[in-house]
Amino acid sequence: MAVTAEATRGSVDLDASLRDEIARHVREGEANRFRSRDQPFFDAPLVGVAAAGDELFRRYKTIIGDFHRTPEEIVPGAAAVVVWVLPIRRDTRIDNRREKLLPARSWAETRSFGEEFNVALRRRVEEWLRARGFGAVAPHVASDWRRLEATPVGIASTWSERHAAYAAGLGTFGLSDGLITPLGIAHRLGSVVTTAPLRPTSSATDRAGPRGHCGFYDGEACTACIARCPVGAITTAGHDKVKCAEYVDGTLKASLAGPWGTPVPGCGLCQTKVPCEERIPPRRKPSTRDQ
Ligand code: B12
Repeated sequence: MAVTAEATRGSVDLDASLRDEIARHVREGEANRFRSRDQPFFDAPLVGVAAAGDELFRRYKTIIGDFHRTPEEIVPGAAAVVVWVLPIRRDTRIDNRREKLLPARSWAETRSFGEEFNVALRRRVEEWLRARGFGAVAPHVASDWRRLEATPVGIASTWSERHAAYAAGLGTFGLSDGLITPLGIAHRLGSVVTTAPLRPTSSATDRAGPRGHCGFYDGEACTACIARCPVGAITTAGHDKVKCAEYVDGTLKASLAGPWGTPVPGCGLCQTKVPCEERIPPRRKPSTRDQ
């Protein structure tokens, strides 16, 4: 009994220290700052943990494809997946709300340089866990991570951070594919697989269902993201990833990367000026579509 209590206390301390470390890094990290002004790209993070053995990761082999890796395939002996949500600051979201065709420059800077901070944060969390004797790998920045262009589910990759976040109970998928969290859909995600015995923040019994927070599945009440997409990539049938990618990775990169000095401008119009931008929208009717 004493050993169990000790182990539990150890795990709680480890969880709390890791959360503090992530929050501190977001608050104080020099790289979490616009180059032109002393303001952070991201507000205080949400942090969650999925059990590495959660049955969802095995199901992702079917839902996404056999190429999508389980935590155990990434780190042998994996116990947990820590996932964070970096909410995009309000000023940037307000800038993007005004746009109809191109992303706001502050959004493009957040996509380009805020993501550099997110890469450094993934590295920082790996180092922090390894310094305490645990295995730790951030799959998205590992050398073997791959983006796949043509799979049965369209564009995908060997590790989806949104699916990891769903397993950690941090949010659910919207019609636009974006993850709707308690702090909304306008954010970036990061994740690290580890052997550290972190306490899961979600399980199969308490998850809202993959479409739980989206207003579209609420009796088709909400179609705001459909109207926001400048290239018609979102319809009632869902998100056309090829159309979206042609615009984001093709047109916008070609036209904005040079003039703005933002190598990856992004877009994110579907994540701003929508009811789920900064919160889970209140439900009008119970959902039937995700059953
Ligand atoms: C490839 C990629 C793209 C592609 C394809 C996007 C996609 N939907 O997969 C393109 C180029 C289109 C794209 C565009 C953008 N991207 Co992008 N992209 C990625 C990347 C690198 C991999 C995504 C991946 O592996 N997808 C896997 C496939 C299978 O996911 P999916 O098709 O959405 O999955 C659906 C099904 O699985 C379905 N489903 C069906 N049955 C079931 C059952 C269950 C139980 C569950 C759970 C799910 C499920 O749910 C999903 C939603 O429909 C990730 C980084 C990463 N490693 O995760 C970033 C990422 C997804 N992108 C991101 C962002 C922000 C964007 C942009 C807004 C650009 C920008 N930054 O301005 C746009 C628009 C995004 C959008 N509307 O989806 C963020 C998303 C954060 C958020 N707020 O949700 C990520 C996570 C990057 C990051 N680290 O933050 N992106």
